[in-house]
Amino acid sequence: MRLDDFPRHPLTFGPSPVHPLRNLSRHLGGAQVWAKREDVNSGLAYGGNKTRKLEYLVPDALAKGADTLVSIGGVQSNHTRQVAAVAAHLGLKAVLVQENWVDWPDAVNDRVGNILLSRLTGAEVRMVDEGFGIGFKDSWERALQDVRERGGTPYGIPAGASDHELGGLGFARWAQEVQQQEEELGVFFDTVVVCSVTGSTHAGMIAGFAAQDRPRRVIGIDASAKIAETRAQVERIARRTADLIDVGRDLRDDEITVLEGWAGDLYGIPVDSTLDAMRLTASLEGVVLDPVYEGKSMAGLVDLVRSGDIPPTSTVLFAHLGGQPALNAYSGLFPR
Ligand code: 5PA
Repeated sequence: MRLDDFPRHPLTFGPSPVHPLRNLSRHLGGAQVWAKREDVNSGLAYGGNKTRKLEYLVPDALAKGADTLVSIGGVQSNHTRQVAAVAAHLGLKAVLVQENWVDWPDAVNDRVGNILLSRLTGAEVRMVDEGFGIGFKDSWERALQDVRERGGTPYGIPAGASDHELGGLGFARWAQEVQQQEEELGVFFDTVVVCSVTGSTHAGMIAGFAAQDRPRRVIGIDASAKIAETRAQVERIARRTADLIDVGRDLRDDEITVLEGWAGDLYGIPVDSTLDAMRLTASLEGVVLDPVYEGKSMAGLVDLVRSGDIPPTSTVLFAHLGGQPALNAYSGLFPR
């Protein structure tokens, strides 16, 4: 089946904005850097990359007669917040399993930001004492079972909507959208930089761009600090998505690039390079990045441009995937 033949339930405003980051580019003194803004892609609780993925899961959930979306993430998960908002928008219920993925000392970490927004939408928020992991969990199975026992029909959405048959489609479509915007703007982005954790954002892009004929590098920056798992997950989802949308050839190994070096030692804990990248982007561009995901991928972009690994002749597209609501749960980073 071609990508355009899959049912899609629009949850975004339309194509997300693409614009140059002129001050940052000048400051780095190398490649021209642009951004494509998933952080402003929707009016549903600030949107983000999951809202785009969910456009392809929602028709499946509705077709299966689901009345409750069940999903999982860390306490400050952007993903579960977006599931909550989408459920509210559709008139469905949401049950969210919020695990202890990050040991971060802010006193209101479990009250502000994403989790506050999820509570506001009316979702059932379940705090669970389990650590970071992108796989399937007992707590999630239990949540599904609880909904069934209450007589409901749950629809399970795994962490980051990634390990789901349709999870890669949203960003395969993003790749199509980039191609259209390139035609309108008269530019070609030879390099895309994207943050990778549960993998289907990066993987969807790989599959989507593989269906096009122009070569470009899609560089994933690991933010999970578990590079082998991230790489394996991206590869698996990229190949599955490429098959699903009939790319018509095997993906080459060189199309799957996930780099380590900017995650620090732990998922969810920013390091110096994260904060530098956040300050740089905010002070030069007024563009806000979060300390868990986008600050880390921007730190990667900054270093790759400065070192010339991304050459000065390049035009780079930074995929800004959202995540700002978590910032208030990290107030300790900016004490005065
Ligand atoms: C997330 C994910 P993938 O999980 O698709 O690789 O995307 C990484 C990513 N940027 C990048 C932002 C702002 C993100 O929120 N967030 C998760 C969450 O629970 O919020 C899935 C981990």
